[in-house]
Amino acid sequence: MEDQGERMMRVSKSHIHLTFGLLLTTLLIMTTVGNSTLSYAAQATPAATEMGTAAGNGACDAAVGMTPATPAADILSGAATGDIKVGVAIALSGAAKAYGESQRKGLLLAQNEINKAGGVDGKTIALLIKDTASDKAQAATVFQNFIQQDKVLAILGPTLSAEAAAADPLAQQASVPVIGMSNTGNGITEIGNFVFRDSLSEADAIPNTVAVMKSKLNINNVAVMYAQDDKFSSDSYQVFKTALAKNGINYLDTEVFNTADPAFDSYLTKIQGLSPAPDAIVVTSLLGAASKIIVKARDLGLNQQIIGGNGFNTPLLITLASKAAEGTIFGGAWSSRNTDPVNTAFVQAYIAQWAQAPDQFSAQAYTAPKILADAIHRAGSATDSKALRDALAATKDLPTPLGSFAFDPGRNAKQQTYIQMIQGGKFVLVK
Ligand code: 1QQ
Repeated sequence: MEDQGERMMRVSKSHIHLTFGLLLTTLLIMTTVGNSTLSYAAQATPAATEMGTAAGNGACDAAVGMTPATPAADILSGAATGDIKVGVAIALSGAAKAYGESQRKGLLLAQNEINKAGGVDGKTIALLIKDTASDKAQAATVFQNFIQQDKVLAILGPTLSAEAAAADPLAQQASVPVIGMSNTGNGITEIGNFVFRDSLSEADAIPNTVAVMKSKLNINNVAVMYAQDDKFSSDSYQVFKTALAKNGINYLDTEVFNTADPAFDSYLTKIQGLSPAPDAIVVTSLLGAASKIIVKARDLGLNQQIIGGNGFNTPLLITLASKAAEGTIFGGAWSSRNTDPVNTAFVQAYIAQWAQAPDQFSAQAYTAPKILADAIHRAGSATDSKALRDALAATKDLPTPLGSFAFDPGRNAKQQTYIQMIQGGKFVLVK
């Protein structure tokens, strides 16, 4: 029977272009490839490293051990006193905290660069950063305050699709443009023509991941698990269902859990008892639940590889799941190894400022103020939100770490999907 190492080498040699980049995202798909069952030996947990330095790549490795940069006071100020007030609603507490912290760092780096380069037609940008607490009601309150009290020109965020579904309608009603930076669920920009997002949707990313599952991993039968209480998780489940069926991958079982469930033994034990055994188990959830499932799966002896989509765009997956994350394959919208000069400059500036590697959330969050500044300039006004909306919609060929950026007619990001695997604590790019 082919063991993990042999399989990894086979997959690596034939299909993996070895490169080190950031862990982009993960959904859990534990798979028995073909007839062989992958075996994962329990291994020591590597020393926990600060988020972002877990990623093993050249640019990012340089950050390990670096003396953290001493950020200029202004870069840390979320309440800058700039001329153009922009509301930023991100999760700095709760289940989406890991994403929000990456977003904060990307946003502050972009604000600093824009203002140090003279702002927008001489006007500085002030990002007013408020915590949504990973809570849709709190996100709505933050939006309401931005609109009614702060009178912001635009809003960036919120972190979760669930928050966006509650908050974005308020901005739409007030004709305040919103740029989602990490919303990948369904129906976000359909809320209205003032709602945009620079984050690749699950509807675009997951089909590419499933195609890799089929063509490179020979997955034919799946069981499914998903978090019913989170919009992203349940939307991703729906997208996964469609993509799996389209690729002729059979459904054997569905398990429904809650994001805050303390344990996942019962779900995994049930799936372990299925006959025939599924080749893959699909689980869509946020970072905390999915990393617990990864570790528990190994504890229960589920000898499968882990494959993912959007959900864990953070190297915290390795920190939290350590060796259990080995073999995980993900789909996402950004890679630190994209050698485009704009991306390389972003990665280097981020590491210099924060002494840790960026991830997809920081890259997308860094990009949003850049998109906004470009649109304010083209609108010729820092006060006319309707002119700004039209200018945002007309964004095209903007050089960003996400590539040459434009919104599609539905005001979504259109980008390639990067699919990567964790191997030996490093990230390799699946071509
Ligand atoms: C969403 C997501 C989460 C996984 C991270 C923010 O993509 O809520 O849309």
